[in-house]
Amino acid sequence: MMFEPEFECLPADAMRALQDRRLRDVVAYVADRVPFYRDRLESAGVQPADIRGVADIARLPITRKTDLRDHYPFGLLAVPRAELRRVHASSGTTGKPTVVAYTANDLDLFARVTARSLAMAGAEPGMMLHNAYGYGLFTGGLGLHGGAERLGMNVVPVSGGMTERQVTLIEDLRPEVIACTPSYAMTLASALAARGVSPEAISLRYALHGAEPWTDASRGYIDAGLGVRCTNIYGLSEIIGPGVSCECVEARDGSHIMEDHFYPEILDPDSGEPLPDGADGVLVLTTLTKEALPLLRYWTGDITSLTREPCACGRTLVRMRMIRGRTDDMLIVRGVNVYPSQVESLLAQVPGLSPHFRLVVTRDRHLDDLEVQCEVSLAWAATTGFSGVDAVEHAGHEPSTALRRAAMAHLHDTLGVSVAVTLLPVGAGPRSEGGKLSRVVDRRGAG
Ligand code: DLL
Repeated sequence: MMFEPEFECLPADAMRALQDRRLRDVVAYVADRVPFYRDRLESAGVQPADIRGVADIARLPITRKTDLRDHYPFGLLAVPRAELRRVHASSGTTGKPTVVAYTANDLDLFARVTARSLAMAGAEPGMMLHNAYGYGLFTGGLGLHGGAERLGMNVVPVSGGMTERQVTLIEDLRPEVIACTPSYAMTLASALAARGVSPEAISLRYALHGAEPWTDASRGYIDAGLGVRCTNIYGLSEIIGPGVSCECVEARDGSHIMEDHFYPEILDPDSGEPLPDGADGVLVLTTLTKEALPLLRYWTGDITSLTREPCACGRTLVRMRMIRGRTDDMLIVRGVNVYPSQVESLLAQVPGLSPHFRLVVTRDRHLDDLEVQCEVSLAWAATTGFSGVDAVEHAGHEPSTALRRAAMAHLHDTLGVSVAVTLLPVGAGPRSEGGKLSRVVDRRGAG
């Protein structure tokens, strides 16, 4: 079903007219209310009246995360504090978090775009959502909660962690839909398998995963492990939270962007020049309807491409491909660019490996080295008797030597650079406890 077909199926010209009007409004709005934007527009030599529509968007200044940081916490707000109804924050790796804020209308928008997303993913009114996204400052938990209630679902606000209890709740309450990070979906799938619960025996049918990069390769594991048809949901706190875009369960071929509210552009990561549909670049988003924290041309850092090909679901909303990575998590290993998501896809093609892996980057003098530590699959360990107790070479255990070599050859063939592979016994790979899982251990600073 569709939550707002009148917007989700707008013909291209009507969508463009709506975006043009909303862009003119938001530019006038920020020029009037946000000193930061008034100055930026002035130094770019742009009058709000110069912007007639999205065709003129490249004249507007880019906004970056550092701008939010420099005006921490509330310097970019367009409304008085008393009009705020909620704040969220995303944890930075260093220093202060990025704080974002919502008016009552912003919260209404948040609920509508997440309700749309849930419906795209297969959810219907009357179904139950097991919401294992973290509740709190993170936008995932409360964001999807609001959308599920708006859609008319029954929400189990379980949040992250306590995996054993989550499995019990899934078995006993019988939810049809689950939302969590893709890495946590794998943790849950392993926990179900360990309990001997078959995916067919549980009630789940649909799953929404996002908040961290994942790949089509993991989709197979999650579909099979949870007995679902899972979809990708994308978003970021600065723009609203989850619900910037979501895949439809019909096609699962790119996430439909809620482009009546968030206008997307793809820019060249180095030159900042606009790129055509189909080309990979940085996703840059302009909020068209937000009140508290409207952002012009926000540089997400996420690498993807757009497609406007017709979709099987009938929605006309432009689609974005799965995020290939962030500009800042790309590794340069001996001069070769490597995204963790590429490694994930390649490992999934090697029979005998599990989806639980981490990348360890070290520096030997001036060169970066990459080691992939990957847990073997339960089935492979059972047939080969691999316990992983031996040292790195698993001396004398021929199947593991062969598996390591196969994995290294496959990575080398595609990445074009040598990568060391270490096999981990079942259970020893990294597992998400509910939140975002960091797969990269960077030891380059360590000396
Ligand atoms: O992660 C919002 C969210 C919550 C999205 C629940 C989906 C589900 P932040 O914590 O601000 O917000 O992190 C935003 O996470 O710029 C991407 O780098 C990454 N990200 C989010 N969704 C995806 C996805 C939430 N589906 C940052 N695929 C973004 C890949 C994603 N990366």
